[in-house]
Amino acid sequence: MTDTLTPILTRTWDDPRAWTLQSYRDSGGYRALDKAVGMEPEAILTAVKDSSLRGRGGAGFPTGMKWSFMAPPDGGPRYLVVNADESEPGTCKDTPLMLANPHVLIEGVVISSMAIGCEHAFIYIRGEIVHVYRRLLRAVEEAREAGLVGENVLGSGRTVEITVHAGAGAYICGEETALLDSLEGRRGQPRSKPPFPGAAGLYARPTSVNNVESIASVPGIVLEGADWFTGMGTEKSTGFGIFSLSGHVKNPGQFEAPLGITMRELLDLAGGMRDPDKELKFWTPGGSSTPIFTAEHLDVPLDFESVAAAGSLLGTRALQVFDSTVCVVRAVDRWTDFYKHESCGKCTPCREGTWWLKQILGRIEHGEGSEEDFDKLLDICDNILGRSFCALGDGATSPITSSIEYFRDEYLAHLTHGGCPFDPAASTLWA
Ligand code: L3W
Ligand code: SF4
Repeated sequence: MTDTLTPILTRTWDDPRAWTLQSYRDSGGYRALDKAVGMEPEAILTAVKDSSLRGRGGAGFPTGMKWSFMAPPDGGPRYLVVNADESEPGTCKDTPLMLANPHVLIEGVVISSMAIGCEHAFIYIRGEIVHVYRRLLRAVEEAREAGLVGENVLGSGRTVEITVHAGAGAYICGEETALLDSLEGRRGQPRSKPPFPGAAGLYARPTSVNNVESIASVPGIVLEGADWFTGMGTEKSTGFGIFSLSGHVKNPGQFEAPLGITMRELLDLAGGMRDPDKELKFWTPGGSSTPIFTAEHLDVPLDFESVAAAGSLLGTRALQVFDSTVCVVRAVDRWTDFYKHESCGKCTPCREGTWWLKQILGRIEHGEGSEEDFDKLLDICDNILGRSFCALGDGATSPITSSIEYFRDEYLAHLTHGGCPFDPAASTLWA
């Protein structure tokens, strides 16, 4: 099974010095930039478009299309902003990528900036991960000293400055327009779309906001060609991706593989369930904002289309695995607490709704709920879904509605049992 892994972005992660410029260069790093400085911006854009690379931050929007949607140059600044505010529960791919190999991101930023006519790019990183922030600062400095960043990149006459900006730790700042407000020094709250950032983004200028993994995939595409990338994955979900496995698996971590790999194969790569005697009960395909899956979905190809057809979303490929010792109500209650806490408060359905969802789930988990509570939960979800200002509200409803669909009896058991029928001590996750 291990031949299904495609170690590309993760190839050097076992090398403790992989983060240095020297080590990155020794492994072939910055060869794509060497090539890109001799290319017209249009040719870089075409390569990314032809690769059909889809955004790796959750929505899967085609990267080349996003770049080509930017307003045409008018002589004023244009920006690339890398969304490094990884905070989705279960998602842990961009942070280890930046820690182990910051230069592949920096190389991607410089090449992508050249493609879209940006002379000043920003990396907006989650504030809590200070060690990764420092590593990025150091790597940008190293790249600048080597003439890879700044004025006249590799003697090309082109300028690409990079600013690394640490956020203040709000999940909502991973939403692209809230991120832009935060970067401008305001409280991070989503803006109305349209205008999309491509038309009016940072400082109201044309801006492309892209995920870390998307931008880090660009050097490979430029160096090896679009056909190399489309040769992996499926027809509509091309290339590879980093899958983060956590929870009740024997060897949790990041597994880089072609899109379309199944959870059954990934579980095998991760050594199986942590306790082989305990069955997989449920899992998230794309983080907690995506409807949960169960054992019946183990063979769903993990590509955008197949996961959607099976009733969920590929999201950020954050595969959180829960075995039979876990109470689904308790897990959902925990996630809901997160959304309630992280709701930015801008719109009523999410601000008030997540609070009520948390109250009701808590009641059920502690044996104080009634059958009416299910209807209330579903009614509140119905009033949040599609009525919230941004995807956070919608995402908060996903684990609730999907868990009631698959585990209604377990919710009901909390009523008949007068509380949670599970022994928290039996689950290593709650220890
Ligand atoms: C120009 C148009 N641009 C769309 C651009 C838009 C954005 C991208 C995707 O949510 C998902 C969410 C979370 N002209 C355009 C256009 N664009 N139409 O395309 O846009 P959209 O609205 O489909 O999605 P989004 O608001 O970016 C992202 C899911 O990801 N998610 C969350 C992950 C959170 C993190 C984190 O840790 N910070 O990764 C996980 O599943 O639920 O559905 O750039 O401008 N006509
Ligand atoms: Fe804020 Fe939630 Fe409304 Fe998004 S859905 S704008 S996070 S209150």
